[in-house]
Amino acid sequence: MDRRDLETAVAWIRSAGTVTVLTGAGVSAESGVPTFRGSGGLWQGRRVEDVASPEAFAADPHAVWRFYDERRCRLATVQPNPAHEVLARWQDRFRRFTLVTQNVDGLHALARSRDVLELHGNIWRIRCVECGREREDRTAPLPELPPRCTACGGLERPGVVWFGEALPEGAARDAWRATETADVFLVAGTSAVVYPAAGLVEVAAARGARIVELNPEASALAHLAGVALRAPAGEALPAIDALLSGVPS
Ligand code: BV8
Ligand code: ZN
Repeated sequence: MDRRDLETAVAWIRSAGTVTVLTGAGVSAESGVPTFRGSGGLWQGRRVEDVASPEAFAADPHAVWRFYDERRCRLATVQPNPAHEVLARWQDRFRRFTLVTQNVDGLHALARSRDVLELHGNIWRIRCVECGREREDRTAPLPELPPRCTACGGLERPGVVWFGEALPEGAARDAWRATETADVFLVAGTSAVVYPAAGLVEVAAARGARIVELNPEASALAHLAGVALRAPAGEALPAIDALLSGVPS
């Protein structure tokens, strides 16, 4: 990680009133959660449309649930990493701090981040396709696949946003609002290829926010970042935090 870039990022963040953060799968990578598009990615060997789309679910709910139940079992054993922990500490450090995530793993909340805006839903939530009842269920593995709604007997689905589905209205509205007013916009651990979430980076740039990218590789929107720290989020965030707290690293 380039020292000068780190110091620039720290200076920008230190003087920020409003900080908005967008995270992707990369911030959970150091917890042992596979990303989607990197090597060994979740989508590897699978066509996304076959497991994360309403059409796939309608065609074969059992196959789609096997994919999600397998992920839930793996996620049940992982813990937040230092990237999640620093972001949770920062929520009371600025005049306004908003954490927006594309991740469905719930690790930000587990690290005690509050009011996380989950643009793509949450893998621990299950929703009835018939009556819409939504519940939190951390059982892994689930006793029966696909699960059935105890209220109406209807088919239940994972509470995530699939391709072709709209983002949750409230979370999206709050995420756009927090981005439009951000002094500093941190984009961490995302390839920035999935829209409309990636569009937040473009909104931040259009509003003149200072954009800091935290990613070992350049994302699709790296050209919009004023500073990029080419390091894992689990290293970059603690390094920024140490300098913010005046602890010489
Ligand atoms: C919508 C939930 C409209 C499910 C996910 C063309 C054709 C077809 C569709 C489209 C198209 N163009 C645009 C679209 C729309 C589509 C889209 O954007 N497709 C893309 C792929 C082209 N978007 C949608 O369909 C969205 N809905 O548009 O609806 C609409 C509007 C109104 C009414 C009705 C409909 C919905 C998108 C949501 C899809 N759901 N997930 C599940 O998880 O199972 S997306 C999935 O990708 C995850 O949520 C994930 O978070 C997200 C983004 O991926 P990343 O998080 O960035 O992860 P990735 O692996 O890609 O990258 C990891 C990064 O981390 C890398 O850069 C790597 O370098 C870095 N990294 C690795 N290690 C570390 C690290 N960084 C830091 N530290 C490390 N240690
Ligand atoms: Zn129901």
